[in-house]
Amino acid sequence: MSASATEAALATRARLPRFEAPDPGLARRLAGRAGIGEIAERVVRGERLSFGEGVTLYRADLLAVGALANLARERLWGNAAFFNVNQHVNYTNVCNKLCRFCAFQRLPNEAGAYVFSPEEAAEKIREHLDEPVTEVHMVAGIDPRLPYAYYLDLLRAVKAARPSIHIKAFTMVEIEQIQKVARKPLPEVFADLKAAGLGSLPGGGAEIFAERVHREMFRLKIGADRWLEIAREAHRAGLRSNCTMLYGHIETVEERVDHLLRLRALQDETGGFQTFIPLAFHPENTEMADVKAPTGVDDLRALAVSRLLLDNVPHVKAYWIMLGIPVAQMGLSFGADDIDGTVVEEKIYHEAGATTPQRLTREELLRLCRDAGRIPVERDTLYDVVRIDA
Ligand code: V47
Repeated sequence: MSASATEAALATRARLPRFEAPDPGLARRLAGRAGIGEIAERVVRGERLSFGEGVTLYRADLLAVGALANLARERLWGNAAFFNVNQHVNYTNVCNKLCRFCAFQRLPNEAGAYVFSPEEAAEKIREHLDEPVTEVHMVAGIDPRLPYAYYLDLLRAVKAARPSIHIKAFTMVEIEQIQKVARKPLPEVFADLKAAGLGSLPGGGAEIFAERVHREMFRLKIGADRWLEIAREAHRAGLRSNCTMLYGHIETVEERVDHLLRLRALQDETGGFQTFIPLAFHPENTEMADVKAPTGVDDLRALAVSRLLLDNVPHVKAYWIMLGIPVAQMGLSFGADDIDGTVVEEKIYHEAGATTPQRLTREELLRLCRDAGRIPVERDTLYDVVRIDA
């Protein structure tokens, strides 16, 4: 399998109904009025934006930035809004990283701590065999008691329960731990994980690459260089991944732009990132409960600026679980082309105060996209088109 998400994007586009290049008129006018006319011309010409321009976009008029991002989004994907039928399994909440932003983690003997056996995880999959699930998304805490065989058995058990399922599992932080217990070089670890059923990697664990924030909020977890190195190795091993940025806590606008440009630089090298997901900080039940959560305006801006700066990442996701349904819908006109999936059971955001439902049905996702004026396109994890309900 090719690791290139950019090549896959071309194949995906060929499966969509033909669409015209969008008219840049409105974006140009709004940008001119907002004093970012020069940036608008560079976007219209398809030129790469700089660090300084990224910072400017974070401070410019939201509607102007949104219109530019919508132009970039419609140039790539027309009116399509991607979603999938997926299921989350958070196999353990035991974690030794003590990240200050996390409400999901538990110490091993703390009330509510759990670790699913591979069979228990497989049972979660079997419970939904009557639904058209194409993907399982598995991310969890770091429980140092789990041996290498656990991770391989987990993949094999899930695959045995539903052989057709695509397993998107293990953030770069989990991969770091898996390599530690495997005591093998990363290429061998990835080969073992692929043989056991791993299909791709989710985007979590990157948080914010700035070392200042790393020290302050998640110092026991890998930092930027290691996260990027593991992602590079995953892509070299032929695995595509997503990428994320956790925003709305103590980070500065400059640190956000730096984060996005470091992702863009790695993508130039590997082409392995499929989707960027800006993750809005949910402070409830965390050590940082006094931080004011990002607002809808912050969320739309995060989507829009990332679409404009990450010119080489095919997709930007408005993750409805985290944004809430109304903002996710609006996100589809502020740079995002994807809203994630049915999910079924989500713990990380709901422990941190998310008030969204635990699941949406396929029909609800169709309605959400159509209501936003988009054509829903069901995709699989690697963005092969499953069905278009025009
Ligand atoms: O790395 C944890 C974030 C991430 C909080 O690839 C929090 O499609 C906000 O990987 N407030 C894990 N964010 C989730 C993840 C993911 C999510 C959605 C889609 C995909 C994908 C991947 O969750 C962590 C961290 O950045 N997180 N706690 C919190 N209180």
